[in-house]
Amino acid sequence: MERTFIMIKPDGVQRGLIGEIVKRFETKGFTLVGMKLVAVSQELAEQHYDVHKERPFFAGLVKFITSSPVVAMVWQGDGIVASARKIIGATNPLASDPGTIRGDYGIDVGRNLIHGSDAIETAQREIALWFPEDELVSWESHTKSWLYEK
Ligand code: DAT
Ligand code: MG
Repeated sequence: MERTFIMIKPDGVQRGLIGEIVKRFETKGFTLVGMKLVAVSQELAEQHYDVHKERPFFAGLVKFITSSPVVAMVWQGDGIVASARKIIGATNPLASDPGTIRGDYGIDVGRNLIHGSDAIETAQREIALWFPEDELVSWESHTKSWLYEK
């Protein structure tokens, strides 16, 4: 089944929003298959944001993400990559719809609370970067037949 990489950034952890953010994915019906608190190294931050390395905000982004712990997660479910991006909201929290995580809790693009993979291939790359295979747990929720018709 489809999986995505979700990270609660330092601002989300510092502001006490871990539970609120996890709840959005849990109550949607998605399944948590990996989770850890991480003090992100410079190397991991640079690898994670490699696609943005030429952008003017890259150095600030790496500094931010290494400044305080993050919560790294892998979530699973049908259509989860695109759905998680909708739950998260637009990159700039002022442009994010109310009801999304960024729309409800953020203001500044440099403090937008959460990361979610933007495509299935990106999710595969990011999951492999953050989680060794043995840290991911395959399990079936007892709610499955109440969430999926087939
Ligand atoms: P997203 O996190 O919605 O996938 P992205 O991949 O384009 O957005 O950018 C990664 C992060 O970089 C984003 O969450 C916040 C930061 N960022 C993006 N655009 C920025 C900008 N114009 N100024 C400052 N930070 C920016
Ligand atoms: Mg992105």
